[in-house]
Amino acid sequence: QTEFETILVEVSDGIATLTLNRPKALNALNLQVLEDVTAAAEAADADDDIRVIVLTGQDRAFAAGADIKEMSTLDFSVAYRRNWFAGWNRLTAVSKPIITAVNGFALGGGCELAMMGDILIASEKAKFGQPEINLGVLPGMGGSQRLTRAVGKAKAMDLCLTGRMMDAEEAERAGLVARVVPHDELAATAREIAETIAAKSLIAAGMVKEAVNAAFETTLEQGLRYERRLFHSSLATADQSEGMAAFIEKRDPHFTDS
Ligand code: CO8
Repeated sequence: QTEFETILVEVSDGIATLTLNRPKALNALNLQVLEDVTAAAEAADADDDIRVIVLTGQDRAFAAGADIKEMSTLDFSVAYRRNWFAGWNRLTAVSKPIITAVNGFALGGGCELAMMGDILIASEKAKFGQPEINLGVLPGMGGSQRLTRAVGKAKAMDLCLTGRMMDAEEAERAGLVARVVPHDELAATAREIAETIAAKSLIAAGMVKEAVNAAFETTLEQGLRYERRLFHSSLATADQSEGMAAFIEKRDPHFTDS
């Protein structure tokens, strides 16, 4: 298994757990983290033995943002020419479900990274925010877009303009977070959700992900047609035959991703 400089990767029972591992910098996201997370996620996506990815932090932080020390000397021409941080799009191109388990600070790029996953769960100690305005800049990895889609204009403006933090309970109320759990149950809950999804058909799970994501890209009519066509396609899978037969025969399905 590949070793990474800034993340730990653990694979078991079809679940790849990626843990951000720059605790001294509160897991600040530099270019190496970008490279490591996206490479590990792509490797997991390509590995037939892996069905679900969990991305989490450690200690006090999920990630306290893009690395301010790295960014402080970055200038416009370099950022523009290199399309700085556009590489994070590689993570959102991953087809397998990604659970982001937020254990602590998820600020700036950290909040944006958490939102790149498919199911966001949080410990009671999680803190979310887009504090870029305090640095004289603005969100740059999706904060103004994904956060607004997740929580609406009112709270997105509030968070991005004031730079304040919101706790896990507020984040759940606002619709950013799927579930809040006690801090010491976060990893187990992420695992439980991952195991539940890992038992499904990978094809059906991939289609769910595509269909829900389409809701953010299309009109309602286009999205409904897309969903319906995906449903029609699912009828061509062995997993559909198996899933429905298992229901009728009152037994557990055995999916083969085919
Ligand atoms: N970058 C670099 N280092 C950081 C970061 C960061 N984002 N956050 C924390 N650290 C470091 C600190 O410098 C400190 O290091 P050292 O011990 O060497 O001084 C260490 O982590 C511990 O941090 P603190 O001492 O500050 O810990 P506190 O408990 O006092 O405070 C906070 C915790 C509140 C989380 C505080 O660290 C903080 O405010 N951090 C910065 C949060 C922030 O502003 N994040 C947004 C960054 S900008 C961003 O994310 C833009 C993304 C888009 C880029 C896309 C470009 C296209």
